[in-house]
Amino acid sequence: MTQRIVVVGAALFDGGRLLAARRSAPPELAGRWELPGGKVEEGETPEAALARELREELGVAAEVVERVPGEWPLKPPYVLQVWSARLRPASAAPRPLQDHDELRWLAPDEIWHVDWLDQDVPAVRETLTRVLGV
Ligand code: 9L3
Ligand code: MG
Repeated sequence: MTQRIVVVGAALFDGGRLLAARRSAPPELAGRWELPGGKVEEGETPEAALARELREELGVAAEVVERVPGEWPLKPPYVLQVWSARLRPASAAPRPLQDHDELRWLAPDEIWHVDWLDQDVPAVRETLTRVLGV
């Protein structure tokens, strides 16, 4: 199988802090932290998929800002791409509605205090370099 399926992840920033979400499912990923998001559906742009996933998973209205360059391998055939995003002014605060059991807004010096999924670590590192310049 050579098909490649893009999973979009959000680097959602608010006041200089990055949102991390702790997965509650599936069992092999539960307890680990990720950039929230999910699979791009057929006929959907990655940006639209990201806004949809953030609405479904966190109940927020988010504005997708820009792609963080790079692509990180997940379990085949999935690959992770990341976009920075921010809450729209009228958005509700994020809450874990699906697939997560805890959320944390991390200041730059707290980013590595959570146990990120292995595959998200390089994506988070690149996000910090690109978005926060650290
Ligand atoms: N995944 C890894 N890191 C992420 C995201 C959003 C997803 N930041 C992995 C976990 C699943 C697959 O991609 O194996 C599909 O994600 P989801 O649709 O279960 O969120
Ligand atoms: Mg998801």
